[in-house]
Amino acid sequence: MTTDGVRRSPLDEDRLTRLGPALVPGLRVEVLEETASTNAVLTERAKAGAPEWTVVVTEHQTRGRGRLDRTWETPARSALTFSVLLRPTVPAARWPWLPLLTGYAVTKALVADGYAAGVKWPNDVLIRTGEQERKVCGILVERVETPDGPAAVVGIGLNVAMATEELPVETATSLAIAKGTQPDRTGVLLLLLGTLVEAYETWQLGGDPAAERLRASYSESCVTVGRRVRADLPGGAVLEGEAVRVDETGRLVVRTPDGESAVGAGDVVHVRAR
Ligand code: BT5
Repeated sequence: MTTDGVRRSPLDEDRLTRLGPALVPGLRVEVLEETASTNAVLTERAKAGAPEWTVVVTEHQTRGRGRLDRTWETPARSALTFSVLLRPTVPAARWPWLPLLTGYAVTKALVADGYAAGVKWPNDVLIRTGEQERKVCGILVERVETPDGPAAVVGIGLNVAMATEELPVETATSLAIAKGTQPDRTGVLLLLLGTLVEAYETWQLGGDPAAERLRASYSESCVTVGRRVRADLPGGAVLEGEAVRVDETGRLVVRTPDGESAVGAGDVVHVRAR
């Protein structure tokens, strides 16, 4: 497997331009050779009035953002690093579901492509190999105020072609490592956009039944439910217990000796294998 970014094939921009609008009307993919952060670029585009389903993808993201000021690192042409602009019209109370919906959509695409993928609450996508679970995808959803109303910049980083020695942390993996062959990045991008369109449109247009359906589907694909977890809560408190379900607002319900608590934000660690 090559580790030389220059010799890796580029994304097929023509194919993305031709096929993108077939996924949902108005979907446009812009490919940038190099940029600091696709979320940063798309935030500017959103403020300048870009429409829903504007997608910015880069071959080389040099200052990728994670949550809580962490970073996301991927060598050139080894990953999919992209952001999608959404302008949800659902009530504001439903917005917290967007990051979870995105994790579910990515997981669905990977499962359909034959990977043993699952979501770690709220939205890390993991691939299981034997007893081990490793992170293949990270998601960062940011709310942006624009002249046309609030928008969501949905950032997705998926490790596709990286070899083991290129992984930034030992808890990571890539599709190439999981499958033993090099996937076609353009095809994987179209697959991910397709499942995102489907999950988002259903959720947006379907009212309460669709929201409940998403909760059920997300819960099925969530590898955290049923596990013993430790949650580091904002403010420094720590909660340890069994994750029993995801509630209707997207929070993780954890059962402790003192009763059930719903965790809405913070980092969750799986403390032992199932
Ligand atoms: C995330 O943060 O997982 C969200 C990452 C979102 C990246 C996308 S790429 C396109 C868009 N534009 C951006 O600027 N960002 C988004 P968090 O849960 O905080 O995880 C970050 C942690 O994951 C780091 O501190 C590392 O430990 C680890 N990490 C960094 N790079 C990784 C990689 N390529 N694969 C797996 N783990 C990684």
